[in-house]
Amino acid sequence: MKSTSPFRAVRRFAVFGAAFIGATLICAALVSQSAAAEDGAEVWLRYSALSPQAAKPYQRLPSHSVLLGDAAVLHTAQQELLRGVAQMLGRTLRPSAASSPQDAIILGTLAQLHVLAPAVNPPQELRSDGYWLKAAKIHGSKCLVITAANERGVLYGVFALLSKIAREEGLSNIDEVQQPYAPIRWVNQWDNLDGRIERGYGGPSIFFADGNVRSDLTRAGEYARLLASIGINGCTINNVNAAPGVLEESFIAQVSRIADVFRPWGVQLSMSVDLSSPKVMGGLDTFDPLDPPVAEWWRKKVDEIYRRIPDFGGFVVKADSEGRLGPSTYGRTPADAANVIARALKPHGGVVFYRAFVYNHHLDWRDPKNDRAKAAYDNFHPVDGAFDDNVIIQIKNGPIDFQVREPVSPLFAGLRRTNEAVELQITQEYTGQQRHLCFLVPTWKEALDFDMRVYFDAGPTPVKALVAGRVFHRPVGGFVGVANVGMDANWLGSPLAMANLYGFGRLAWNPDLSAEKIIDEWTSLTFGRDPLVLKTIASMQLNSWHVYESYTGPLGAGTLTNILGNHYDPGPESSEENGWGQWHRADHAGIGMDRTVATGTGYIGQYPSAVEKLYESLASCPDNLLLFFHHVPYTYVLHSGKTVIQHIYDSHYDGADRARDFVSQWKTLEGHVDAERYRDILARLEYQAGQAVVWRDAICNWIYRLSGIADDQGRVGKPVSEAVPPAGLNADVHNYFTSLLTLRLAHLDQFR
Ligand code: GCV
Repeated sequence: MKSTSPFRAVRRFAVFGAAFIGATLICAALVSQSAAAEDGAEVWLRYSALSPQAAKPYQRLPSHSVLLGDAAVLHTAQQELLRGVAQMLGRTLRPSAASSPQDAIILGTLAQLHVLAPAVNPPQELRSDGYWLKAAKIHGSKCLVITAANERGVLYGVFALLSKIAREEGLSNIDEVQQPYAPIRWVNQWDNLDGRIERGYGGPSIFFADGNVRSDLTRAGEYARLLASIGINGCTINNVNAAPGVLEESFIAQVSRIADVFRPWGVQLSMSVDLSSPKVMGGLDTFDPLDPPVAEWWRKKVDEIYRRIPDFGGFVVKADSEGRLGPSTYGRTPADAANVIARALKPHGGVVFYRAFVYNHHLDWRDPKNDRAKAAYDNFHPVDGAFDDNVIIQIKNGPIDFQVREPVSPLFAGLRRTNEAVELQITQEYTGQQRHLCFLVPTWKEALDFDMRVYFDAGPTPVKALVAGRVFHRPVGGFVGVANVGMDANWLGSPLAMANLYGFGRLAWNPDLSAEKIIDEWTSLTFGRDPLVLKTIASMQLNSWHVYESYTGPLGAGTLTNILGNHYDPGPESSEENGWGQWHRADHAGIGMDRTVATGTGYIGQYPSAVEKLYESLASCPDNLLLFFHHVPYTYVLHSGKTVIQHIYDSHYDGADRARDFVSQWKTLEGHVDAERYRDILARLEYQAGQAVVWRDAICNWIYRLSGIADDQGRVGKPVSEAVPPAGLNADVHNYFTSLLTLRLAHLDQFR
């Protein structure tokens, strides 16, 4: 759901909030006294010097480095190794010749290693990008081998080794194979050519400014390094709401400069394209995918791109969605549209990511059978099997749009003869826009681990296995994350939000990792290994999604945010009586969308039968998705024993309290983390504590007025003059809070 432009539509509350937090952060920066201040730019690749005691075990590391090949990615790997070892251990590895690999860390592909040491073999076959770290005797000398099936895998092996050192893991007798779960591990950037980023909260684009590719692409190269360090192998550089101009010959020449800075890090570049390009910029009078001149146009355009960018990855396509033109213009299917482009890419090895985010945003809200959630399945299930093998259907994790809680999209089980990838959102569009703490790995894990029960009782078929192509034996598939990093020094606007980018990469590599393991790794690498820091940040991050959910979107009602504007402030009334289809159907008697097969929209019937059964029945439907699937009276009693209305009141109060607790938890870390990041994060958490109360009071008062049912603890429905700001806020936040609360409640008065 969206406004025509996310930038135009931001309401006064957001402007106020942004101005406030900006001012707070500037003050924080000015008073920062830390000599060792850190702006967060180095993220998890800080390579801080280990203490002498922690460094001791690594004295046994070889003192040379041997590079077995000459590819650019291998050179990058060696440079990274030298840099990491020098910074963390204060040692200079001396490059030495492959002919005398003594006392060396040896870097090379398996084929290259076998020239040197034919008998050294990994315990299992290495897949593309998988690597093997092995302490081995080569020509009688103790060595540490970093090898892989391909050069990029060697680079990944180097990053893994350095991560182990940073986290003080032992390396003696190491013998470890790591393989990626799926071949597709990509990020999308929603960058516009004018330098703005749609739903980006970390500053302007690192790629574009004023309609051109930036002249200085240093940050783009640094981004590729970050991506490679977590195993991400592709990046789509421009908004899925694509400007046709990206396919102009002169622009492709510019884009090739970005590919040049990605290449040493093994990151493939791809672009989003507008399906109507053959007509709107190509000079044809049609973009009908079945028209031969259109196919020829795509073929020539793609050939032109590969002449400039030989390792180009492919295209992302958003069509027939939110006002974008698509195959429906000519009565054609998504498969017709995807295939015409896929056939142009095929000879070069490129792929098409065709997004399943296709829906009608002019739905008649008066018709209780209408349901936006059904759109992806309705549009794509009928054409399962009609897509070429180099097409991947890119499916958002939930059927609506990255809400704070949604069930998984039924389409994951609805495509059996078509490649698929899950699209997750790293940028926190609906989850606090990086001003609220919301670690999304637990959310994503719930989605990826969800068992679709495709074969009923013949073993689990979780979403992660479906998207990786493991269930239906598809040749390609995997994970796409919408990242939207920007020019802000710390990439996403908030140092803590970078845990989401790190977590996305780690899950895309291995979705079986636990959220606890991921946050422990990230915190160690980002802030060091002080036990108090590790424990406190892990607790805050791991709880943050539930906290955010509890004051913004309880019981699966969706994010009760301003969906017509900034997707950030409370605005539950904006969901209703319009065609966007993010309805929660709250009225004076009850709340929730009836999506049952029996009496509702029938959406639940899109799931495999075991899942359908789970959600269709009130008896088995989980509380946290109740309002997504069912319309119930406010007095309906949950499995927890509470009524729906009391749960909503309680969860908002509890959530706001817990958001305030984040402030006190963080304060225990003063002096344990550098002052610059300490103050930046503190300012954000204080702001969040205030805005959580705004959310609490806005939603509780709104639902109280609708339902007329009192809070059994007497907290809700007080006049503005009696509203009490939470204790413990600093003076600025207190003032901000009271002004915002007054504004918000005045706004709510309109709905009396
Ligand atoms: C890039 C939502 C967002 C839009 C986004 C769209 C999409 O509607 O609000 O900004 O557009 O999803 O994923 O295509």
